[in-house]
Amino acid sequence: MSVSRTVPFGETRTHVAFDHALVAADSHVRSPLDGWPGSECVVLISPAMGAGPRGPRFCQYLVHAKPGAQSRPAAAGVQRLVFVLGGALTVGGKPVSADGFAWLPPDCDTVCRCEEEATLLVIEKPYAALDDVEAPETIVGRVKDAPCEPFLGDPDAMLATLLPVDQAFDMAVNVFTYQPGATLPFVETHVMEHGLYMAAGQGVYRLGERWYPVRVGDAIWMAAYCPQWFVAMGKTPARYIYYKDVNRDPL
Ligand code: UGY
Ligand code: MN
Repeated sequence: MSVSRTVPFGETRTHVAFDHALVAADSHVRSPLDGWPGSECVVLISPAMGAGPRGPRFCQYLVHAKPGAQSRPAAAGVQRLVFVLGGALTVGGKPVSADGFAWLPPDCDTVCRCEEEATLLVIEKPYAALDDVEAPETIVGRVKDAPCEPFLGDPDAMLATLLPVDQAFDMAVNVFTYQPGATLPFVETHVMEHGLYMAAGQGVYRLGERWYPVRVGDAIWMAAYCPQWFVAMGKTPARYIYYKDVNRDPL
């Protein structure tokens, strides 16, 4: 499904609130980023959203990479998750194609190189180390090989978990696939924050006290304790990739 930029003159579906944001493709502005020389990037979610202690405490951005583009390491102490939305790249020489991903530990100089045009979703966050626990090594994988289970018993809402369930990780990145009509079973309100990217289909997202029609290409930030709910709509499955902070003491 292609992303339409057609919206009424002077309008956008983008809305930035104190505890959530919807960033629609119609309002994207591309800019260079130090970590991705030669590529055009769109920072979808960052601390600059300005909500303060409620977040965001991470960055989520798109990279539109040209053939031959190469990454530079993330900032000191920052972990990086690269998800391939389209095209292909190599990570430390290993090929990663659409629906593949790589997680890079903090202070790692592994290079992502795009042999062809590619669109990448990147999530970055300072890594919170635990005493006596080693930071994990680089992981390269594919959604289709990740553990995948019905969410709370619903086979129409399948949840794939890309990163190992392990105390050493302070982020989880999951892929949710909903059949049309399937829903999050209740309005979640939790301490974890989310960064989300709609990879396919459409639906309606409840964020706080508002309901937003959402579709492929949309990004959403949900702060800690932002009430959230989703129903998939339309004729094809809806799929989103999302980040959440995990495994660290909230105090
Ligand atoms: O993991 C989660 O909290 C997930 N169920 N939230 C969401 O999809 N908005
Ligand atoms: Mn949630």
